[in-house]
Amino acid sequence: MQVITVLSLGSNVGDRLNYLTLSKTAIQNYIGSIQLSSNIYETEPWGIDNQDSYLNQVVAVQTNQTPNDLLDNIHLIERELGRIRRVHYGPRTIDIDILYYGERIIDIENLKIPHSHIQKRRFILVPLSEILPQMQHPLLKKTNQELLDMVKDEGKVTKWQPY
Ligand code: PH2
Ligand code: MG
Ligand code: MG
Repeated sequence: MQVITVLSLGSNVGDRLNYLTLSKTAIQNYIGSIQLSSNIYETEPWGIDNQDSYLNQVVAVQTNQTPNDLLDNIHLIERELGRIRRVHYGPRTIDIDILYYGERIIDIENLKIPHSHIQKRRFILVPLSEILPQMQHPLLKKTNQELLDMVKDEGKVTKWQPY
């Protein structure tokens, strides 16, 4: 069965743009076909302040993988791109988070879908509302655009201009 899963990509270490590019190639190879991709945004770090700013992007991917297989493949891609898990919320070459898996609600040990922080983070809501403004959050029953209009987070999110 084919499902649209929505993924958030983030990098704040090394050649950030290249890590986003490599992760999208790996997503096409290991997960499925990217149907929509937002602009890339430069974003203020959320959670821990004394780290470099991030590049963030949101993509919608058509996949036939189960949520657990999807998560395994995301971890494989993160490892392949050199991510070492150290500090919670700390610096990373690439972080791939599952925001949505169709309209499914999943709440197991290490997998919560929808991602529990969507509604708290401008760096997710700005690119997400760009590509899927009218999609409803299956738990909060609000569209992504409505969540963006309500969010209190004031972290800076600006369209990335490659120089
Ligand atoms: N990811 C985090 C913690 N803080 N801040 C921004 N701006 N972008 C991120 O992707 C990010 C973050 C944990 O995954
Ligand atoms: Mg994350
Ligand atoms: Mg993550």
